[in-house]
Formats: sequence, structure tokens, C-alpha cells
Amino acid sequence: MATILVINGPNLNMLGRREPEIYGSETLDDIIEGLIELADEYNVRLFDFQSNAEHEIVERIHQAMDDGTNYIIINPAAFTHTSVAIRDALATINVPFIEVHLSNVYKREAFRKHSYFSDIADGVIAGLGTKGYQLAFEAAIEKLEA
Ligand code: DHK
Repeated sequence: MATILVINGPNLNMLGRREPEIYGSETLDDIIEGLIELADEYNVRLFDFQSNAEHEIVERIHQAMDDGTNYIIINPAAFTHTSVAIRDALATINVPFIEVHLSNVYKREAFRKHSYFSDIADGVIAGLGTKGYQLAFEAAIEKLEA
């Protein structure tokens, strides 16, 4: 069975209560529940992980080398714009990934326009809210089936 790991970075545990005009009203649990439904429908295994700590995300990515993960969907959140360490972890394990952002980072502050991930990602989705995770999940399944 194919396995997809969904990783969410800092402050995404606050979704629903965090700047809803930017990030919407759905919670992270709502997002993951939607993905669990998709995983059941397509018969894939879903792992999900959220952390506010850079080193924990690095370590979870390392684990993915040995836990059967075939594909990663990651919203690195603020670490998108700062973390060489998480980028290097993804490059280390050689598991393909899609980068997701709820908001359109290109419409926001200048510092959000740079990502340490986009140039090594299979794809990037930004600005489509929670739908972005579903689209990424479906794209990952298509790629795994190809
Ligand atoms: C989430 C965050 O927490 C921000 O730091 C990023 C991203 C954008 C999002 O849109 O999902 O800049």
C-alpha cells in the first residue's frame, strides 16, 4: 500500500483561530479528516505530523526514509522562508514532495516570496486554502500510480 506523509509546520496547529481572514476557518483536524477520507477512497496509507519545532520536523523527515513513506506533502509554514535544515532533510531522503501553502504567499509580504523548497519540490500549490491539500494529495496519488 502506498504511503503519503503530510507534514505541517509552525502555527498550523492554530488554524481556525489564527488570522482566519488569511488562513480560513477550518482547523488542522478538519484538513486531516478530509485527507483521511481521500486516503480511504484511494486505498493509500496516510501519516500526519505537525510540529512547531524545526528539529522535530527534520527528525520526522529522516524517519520517512525507513517507515515506508513514498510521498510527502508539506506545508513548512514560516520555515518555508528560513529553513535550510528542513530543505536539506528532504534532499537527504530522496522522497518526492509537494509544497502547499494555504495563502497566496506571492500576494503578501516580500519575505514570503522566497521559499527554500520550491526548486526541489515536484510541485507547489499556494492560495487555494484547504483545497490545496486535497489537490496535492490527489496529485501525489496520480504520481505514485504512474
Ligand atoms: C503558512 C504560514 O504559517 C506562513 O508563515 C507562510 C503559510 C504561509 C500558508 O499560507 O499556509 O508564509
